Amino acid sequence: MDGSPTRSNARRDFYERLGGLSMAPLWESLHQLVPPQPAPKYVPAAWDYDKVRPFLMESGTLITAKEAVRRVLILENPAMPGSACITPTLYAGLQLILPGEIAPSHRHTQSALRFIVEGEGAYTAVDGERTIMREGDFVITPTWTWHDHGNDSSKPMVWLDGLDIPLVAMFNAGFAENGAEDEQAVTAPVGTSDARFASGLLPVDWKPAKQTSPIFNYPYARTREALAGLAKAGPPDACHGHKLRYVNPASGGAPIATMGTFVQLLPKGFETAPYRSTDGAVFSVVEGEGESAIGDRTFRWKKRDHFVVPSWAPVVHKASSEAVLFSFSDRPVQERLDLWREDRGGR
Ligand code: GTQ
Repeated sequence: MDGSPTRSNARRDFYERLGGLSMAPLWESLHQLVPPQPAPKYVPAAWDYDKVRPFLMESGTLITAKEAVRRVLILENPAMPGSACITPTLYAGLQLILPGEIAPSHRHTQSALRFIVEGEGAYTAVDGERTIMREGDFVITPTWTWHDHGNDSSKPMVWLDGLDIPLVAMFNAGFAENGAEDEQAVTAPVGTSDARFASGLLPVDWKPAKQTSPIFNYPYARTREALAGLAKAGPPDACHGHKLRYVNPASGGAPIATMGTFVQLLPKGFETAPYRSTDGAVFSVVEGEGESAIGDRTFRWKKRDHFVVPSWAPVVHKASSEAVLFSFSDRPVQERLDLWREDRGGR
C-alpha cells in the first residue's frame, strides 16, 4: 500500500485541504527544517577591488552623499539576489565619501561597523564625538547612536560597512530617525573616547550602560603593532595564523553585541589547516596577497579585495606574501545562543 499511486494521491489531496487551514505536514520537510549539519543556501563569493572601484567612482558622479544619505554599493551574496544580504544575518557594502561631502546625521537600531579600505582624513561622528579615519581603522557605530560622516580631506574615502540589518529585520526590531541637522553638534574633542577607554584603564566610577564598546575607533597603527608583536612572540595557530579578536575593554566581549570582528596576520608562504565554523564571515584584505579555498571554490585576493565564507564551508587561506585579513561575523550572537561550533579538523 505505502507509496502506491492511490496513497500518494490521497496525501496530495490531504495536503491541499490542510493548506486551506494554514497548516502543513511536518514529515514532508522535517529533514530540511532540522538538517544533520548546516546546509547554507548562500555561497562563497569575492569582489575584486580593481573591478569594484570604477563603479564606486562612477556612483560619485551620479548622486551626492547628501542625496543618497549613504552612498553605498551593496555586496550582495550571488545566491540571494535582491536581498541586500551577504549572509542571511549580515549586510555589507562599500561606502564612498568624496572631498567636501557630508552623509547626514541619523540613528537606527541596526549596529554598524566601518573598516577603512581607502583614503585618509574623513571623519565619522558618533553621539557628539568625531574620529578621523585612516586605512585599516575599525570604527563602530553602536545601536541607536547618532552618526554622520564627512570628508574634509582632498581624496575619496572608501570603507566597508558591516551591519546587522538582516538580523534586526528578522526580529522586526528596526527603528530609525533622521537628525534635525545634517551634521550633529560636536560635544567632545577628537580623542576623548580613546583617552578614557583605550589604555587598559577606565574612568574610576564609569559603568557601562550597554553591551557595546565605549571605544569607537580601533586604529590600525595599534592593531598592526599587536599583530607584529604576536608574530614575534610565538608560532602561528595552524588554522588561523596569528589571529586576534577586537574587544570591548569593559566586558571582554565583542565591541558590538551582534557582530564579532577579527584580524589575522598570515606569514609569507603560510597555509592554514582546513577550518570551518558555524558563523559565516566577511573578509577585507588589508595587506598582502594570497588565495583562499572556500568549499569547492578558490579565490585569489590582494589588498582591498573582499570575500565571504559561508557557515560550515571549509576554508584554507594561503598567503603568497605576508598578509593581513580583517573579518566580521555573527559569532557573538551564536555564542550567546549556545549555537556556535567550529571544526578544526583535529588541529
Ligand atoms: O552609515 O548609517 O551601508 O544606515 C547601510 C545603512 C550604512 C550608515 C550602510 C546605513 C549606513
